[in-house]
Amino acid sequence: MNNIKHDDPQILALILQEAERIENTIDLVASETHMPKSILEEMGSVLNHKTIEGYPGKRYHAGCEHVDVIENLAIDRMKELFGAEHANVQPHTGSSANFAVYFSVLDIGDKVLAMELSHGGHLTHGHFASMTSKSFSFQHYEVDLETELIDYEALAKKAEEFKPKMIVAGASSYPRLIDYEKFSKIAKSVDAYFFVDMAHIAGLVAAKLIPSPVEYADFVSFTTFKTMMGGRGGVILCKKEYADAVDKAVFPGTQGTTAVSNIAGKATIAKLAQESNFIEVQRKTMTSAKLLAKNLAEKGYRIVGGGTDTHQVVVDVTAKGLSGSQAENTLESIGIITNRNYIPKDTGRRASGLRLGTGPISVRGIEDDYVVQIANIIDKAIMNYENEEVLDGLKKDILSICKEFPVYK
Ligand code: DSN
Repeated sequence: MNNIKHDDPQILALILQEAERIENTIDLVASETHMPKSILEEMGSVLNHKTIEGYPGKRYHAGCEHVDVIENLAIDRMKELFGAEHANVQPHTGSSANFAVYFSVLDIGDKVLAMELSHGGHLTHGHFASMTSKSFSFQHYEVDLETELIDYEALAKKAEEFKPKMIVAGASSYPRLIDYEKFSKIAKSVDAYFFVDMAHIAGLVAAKLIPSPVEYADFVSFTTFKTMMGGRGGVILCKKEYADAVDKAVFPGTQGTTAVSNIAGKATIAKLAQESNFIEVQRKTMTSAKLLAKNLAEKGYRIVGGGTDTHQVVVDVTAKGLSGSQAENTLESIGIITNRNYIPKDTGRRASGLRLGTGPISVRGIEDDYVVQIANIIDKAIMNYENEEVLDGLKKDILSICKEFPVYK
């Protein structure tokens, strides 16, 4: 058997180029991280060979003696890390985890109340383009347009009127804390299941730096590749009484065989998350986000939600004369990778926001002074988005920060 250099030099070259791109750019995409090398090794390992269906000890194929131990380790470690009664580590990603949660206890057409996408929600929270909205009857709650914070009174009123069978909390673009206790009380008051999608903030929750939803929610889903710093994949945590329903909804309900290599990554990150280095990275992630928000606010940027309690800073760039897309493109041209985002005031198809996340820069150890420098560079680029000479200079500044803080030494 040959290696990649022999079999596909074209793909090898692209992988090497991607590695260069990662080293030479500052990644501020809130849903990305630079994962440990150990996890990259596991994901490219012989574990990819194995077809598994079912659960440890109850498989549909032979030869599972080692992969059963791996999956049990992942389950036990995730349960211990988050203090959960049950964990399913097979979801391919957050979207498939969410589908499985819905189908575990809902029937087609059941009512679900979730957050509006432009107010922070996620496609799988019933967006019209997602199969979730074709399967269930969604209504959406919004943030207060003044404060851009969740309006719990309005949420309670909406729940009372709509009488959903499930309420979903959690967001892709909401930088403030969510009051899970309040959500849980509202869900209980209308006899609804309470489901939290903590995909973005799982690493911060694992490090116990922000409140956990696990105590309050019937179901919690998350991805392992964002702040959690593991490989690609999803996890569902739930109360014991839903364990069977969740397991059946994952397999055979919504997935067939899953990737043991990714389950190994989940096991490893759940182990590393108990160690001081992981906790320090998460702490740094939060302080860097606050620094970024403060420095951009001082330069006259409107920070959506008035600030950040997490890894996310969402900036309304329209006051500076750009759309989110123009800001994203300008920053990409100098080596800062971000993404445009809808913000609560957006009603059309133009996104006014730029979403920044500080997970990846914290993993590569970027210090506070440099975070301030990055905020200055973002501002200078946006203010000079048509000035190629200025942009060229900023690109060199970014490259020099990247060289000082390599991702993989
Ligand atoms: N939901 C997308 C994001 O937040 O960027 C992918 O995880």
